[in-house]
Amino acid sequence: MAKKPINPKDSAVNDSEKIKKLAAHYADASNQNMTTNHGVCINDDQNSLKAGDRGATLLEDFILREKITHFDHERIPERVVHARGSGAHGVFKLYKAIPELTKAQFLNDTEIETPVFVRFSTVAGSKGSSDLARDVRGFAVKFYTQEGNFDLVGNNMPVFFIQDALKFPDLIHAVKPEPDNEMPQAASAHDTFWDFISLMPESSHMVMWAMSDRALPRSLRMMEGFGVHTFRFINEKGESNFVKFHWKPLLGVHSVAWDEAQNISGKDPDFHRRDLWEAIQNGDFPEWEFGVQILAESDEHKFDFDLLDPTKLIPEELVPVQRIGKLTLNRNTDNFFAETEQVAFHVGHVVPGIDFTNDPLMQGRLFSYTDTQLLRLGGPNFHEIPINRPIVPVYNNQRDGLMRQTINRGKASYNPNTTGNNDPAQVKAADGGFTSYNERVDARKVRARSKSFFDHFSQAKLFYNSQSQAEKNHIVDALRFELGKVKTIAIREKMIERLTQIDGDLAQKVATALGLKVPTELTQPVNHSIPADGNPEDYQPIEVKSKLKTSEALSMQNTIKDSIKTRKIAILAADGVNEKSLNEVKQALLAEGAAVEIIAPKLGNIQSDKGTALPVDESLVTAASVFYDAVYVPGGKQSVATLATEPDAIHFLNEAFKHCKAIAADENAKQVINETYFASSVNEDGIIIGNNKDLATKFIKAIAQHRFWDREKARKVPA
Ligand code: HDD
Repeated sequence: MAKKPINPKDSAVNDSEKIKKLAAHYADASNQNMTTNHGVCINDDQNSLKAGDRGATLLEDFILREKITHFDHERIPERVVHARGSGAHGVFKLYKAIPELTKAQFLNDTEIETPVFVRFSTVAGSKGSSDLARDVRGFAVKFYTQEGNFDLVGNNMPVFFIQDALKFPDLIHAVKPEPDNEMPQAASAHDTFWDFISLMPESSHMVMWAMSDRALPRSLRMMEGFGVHTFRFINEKGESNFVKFHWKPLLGVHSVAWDEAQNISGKDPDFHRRDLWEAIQNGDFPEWEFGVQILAESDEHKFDFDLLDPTKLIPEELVPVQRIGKLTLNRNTDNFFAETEQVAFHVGHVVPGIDFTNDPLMQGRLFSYTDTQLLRLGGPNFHEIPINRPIVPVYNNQRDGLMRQTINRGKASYNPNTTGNNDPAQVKAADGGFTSYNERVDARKVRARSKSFFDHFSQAKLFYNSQSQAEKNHIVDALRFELGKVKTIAIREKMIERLTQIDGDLAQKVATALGLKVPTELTQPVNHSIPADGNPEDYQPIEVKSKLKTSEALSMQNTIKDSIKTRKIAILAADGVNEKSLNEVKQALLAEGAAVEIIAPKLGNIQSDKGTALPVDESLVTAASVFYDAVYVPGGKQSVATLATEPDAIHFLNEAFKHCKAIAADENAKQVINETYFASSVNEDGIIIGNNKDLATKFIKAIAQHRFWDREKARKVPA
């Protein structure tokens, strides 16, 4: 019997393919009767079965029992990390085939649209925690390719806290709420986290990222993504190249201020989730370019760091990122639980042409992801949940288990067999299928860490030195905050020691705020890079003098700043607003792709100076400046007079100023600005007062800059 080709390429697959696969699972209740789960029609969903209308409920009421039982079991264990997430569907389209690098089919055919599901997440917080916690963001992408699923389970930061997966439970125990009192939620600012970090010098680089504004994204749509580990590409000839994966957002990389993040956490804990949902709903599909950094096998030892060390990145100046495709998120989920909650990612889900390296963090992850789904999703058949199913058929001799959906026919559930024509058959290696890279391995079994992993500070320094002054200030502020929340003085002191190894000035600034002195001599950190029974004296951190002092790609200062697409702008107005003044700026902003909302003292409509009823989007009670990227105050005598005496309006403007946002006002709205505390700073960058045409042009340019951090310079306005 002819076997099916293993790389079915009969038709171009696109997102509709995954939708087709999901179709059988949708439950459309329109025009349908209500039934029990065994299909019996229900004619009373209001009353339980009782012995008399005032009597006790009867145990025989299977309708009540089934409904309540199902309800009691609605929750599943939340993910032990990355519990809070937001997901969306989309497509991946390749710009350029790369057969010389990989045989992965989805990276070789520019005609194919590969369906994807993406889940973004925070790491430390529980499922119901705030989106704006200072944290790493998960960026997990499931590609439903024609050769099976490829999961790229990355983060928005290119490195990680630890070098060996054996330390992952320790790291997570340290950052999660403390075990005696379950505090604090979704925060690293507490003793156990910093205790661990202070004893783990290998975390220094990642800590710099986590304390930077990268940990406070403006939007999930405005963050980079990284595969973190060095992977391998394998081509048809079986040749390997090292590869680092990148996602580059087309809207640029932008953050919010820490004070703003804390505000948002209280006012709208769903801020990122809502932003993603609304953008997709409005047709503003988030887009990222897929980038690869390629390095030949022969160049493995070319750098002053080890490619297998997940606490190191390859600076883009040394190996440029080639952009080879684009990810577009274009469809929201239909059901959060069925899709975002039940999606199961796994670093080990790779397709032919993509392979692992010996990065010890990656190797441990290869075990963890299946294991965790067994608990979370209740058994070994989680791959049959619709969101996890590949778009290609699945045939093997795995059978049974809890919640098995597939009905396998016939007697053969083993291989080789004659009872079932030896189907499903393994394919000849020459015809394809997954083949591991034929790496030569010749070593002794040891519990050890390579000395090439011992330089823990060079890239932490590189990151810090590459930041703009404002970004450096924010790192200082973050450390002052986080370590200030640590109660044990000895932990603070140890952290100052670690910081001196990154940057003396940074250490000094943080120490001053903590009322500590920078130590002149460093104590030996507990070193987990050597065996527990090893001699700490053996540990000599490698002093690497890298030629690269800074890397532009590491600073958000150098990101895309030429568009205001999808930015949210608030227009403060009240009855009597000058319609022309409002509309001209509004239309100009809309024409550039921004979203504009009118905010007034009350909901409903406001009457313009021409008597037009203008619908109000939010009131000063429901809105807050932290939900917007910029604010505009149009003219109109009565409106201006109202706003000038409205404390919420003045607070709105003051806060927007404090968070270094673009602010514009019509010349005739000066009276409102005069009530703010920045009335004397109206000549500063990012504050535009003028007439409409010119005003709109300047305002748009200012919004595209995202923030005017210079306002913080004299530390008068701590954002
Ligand atoms: Fe992990 C989830 C990313 C190291 C064990 N991880 C998880 C998710 C992301 C990452 C994005 C959420 C997936 C989703 O949305 O469902 N993890 C990373 C990155 C790492 C990393 C970028 C380092 C480079 N992780 C890591 C290690 C281990 C784990 C070293 C264990 C040895 N990660 C897990 C897990 C999770 C998980 C416990 C929890 C939920 C899940 O897997 O499905 O298995």
